[in-house]
Amino acid sequence: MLLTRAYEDRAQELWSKGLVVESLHGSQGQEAIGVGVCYGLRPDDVIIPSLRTRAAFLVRGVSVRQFLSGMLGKATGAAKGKATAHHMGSKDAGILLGSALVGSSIPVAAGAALAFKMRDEDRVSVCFFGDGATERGDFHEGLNLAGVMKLPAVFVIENNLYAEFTPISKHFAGTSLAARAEGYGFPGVTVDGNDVLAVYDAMSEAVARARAGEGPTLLECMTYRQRGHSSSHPPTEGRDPAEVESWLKRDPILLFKAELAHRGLLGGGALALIDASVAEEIEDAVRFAVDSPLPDPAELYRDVYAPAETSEAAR
Ligand SMILES: Cc1ncc(C[n+]2csc(CCOP(=O)(O)OP(=O)(O)O)c2C)c(N)n1
Repeated sequence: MLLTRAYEDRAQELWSKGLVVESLHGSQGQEAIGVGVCYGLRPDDVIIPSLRTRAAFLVRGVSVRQFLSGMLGKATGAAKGKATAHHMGSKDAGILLGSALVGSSIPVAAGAALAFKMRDEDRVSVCFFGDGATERGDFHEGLNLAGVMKLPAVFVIENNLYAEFTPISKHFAGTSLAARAEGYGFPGVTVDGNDVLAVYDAMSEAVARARAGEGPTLLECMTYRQRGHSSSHPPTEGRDPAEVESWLKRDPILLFKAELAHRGLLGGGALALIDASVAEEIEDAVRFAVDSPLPDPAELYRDVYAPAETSEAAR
């Protein structure tokens, strides 16, 4: 969580200097979701993150170097400078794809779960998306398929109370997004998305259900986006200051530090050591990304189309 937070803050500074080639959609305040969910998974499970699930990438093994290079459009980024880090996937890290189309990855995650079921593999497919994405038809299609076919999937709502600038009360008249799962015939669970241990526990149960062939779970993680929709927007523009203030007190990192202190697990300057190693990793990645070359124009079409024989082999 600390690495993700430091990454986001540093990326914002680089963006202000004009070094980042995309708008950043910061995940400050939402780090416990990606961490709690991904610690509940095996390496051979797959995830599809949302544009705000930065922590999940780092937990799954994407390096900060690779991520920052992508954001700077450098040849050393995951997509070799042809796409930014924003919507990246990683075969090695079991990250299927990112998509700019809100909600479009939900049926894709159901499809991955269907493949696992057809192959008799006990792997799980996880999809992250925001509260706004639950208003899309893709949400209905993906969850309905998963429910009918009892697919090994976990659908994770990062309910940060806003979809771009629209508060949830303006796009949803009900009281619980998790309750929607009932309409698809499987459990919906609401959890404090700022409590990393609560997320981990709920995820572990959902994963156990999925692996046991009992079907999907809809996991609604309640959280708060501490920044504006993207780096192009003022932070918390148009929101009630009391609302912002109350959520800052429930910052997931503050909560977890308090929990660790309560359990007596922060002795020996542990936090200072972690902070120092995070700072070192971030600054190393910044140097690496800034010094990396831009992509060679001759590379433009490489890796864009699969050669026919590769497509054949993939079947
Ligand atoms: C189909 C589609 N419609 C609109 C957009 C523009 N857009 C990008 S992010 C976003 C808000 C999504 O809100 P939510 O799903 O709650 O996720 P959050 O940004 O809050 O994490 C919108 C409307 C888009 N990318 N795709």
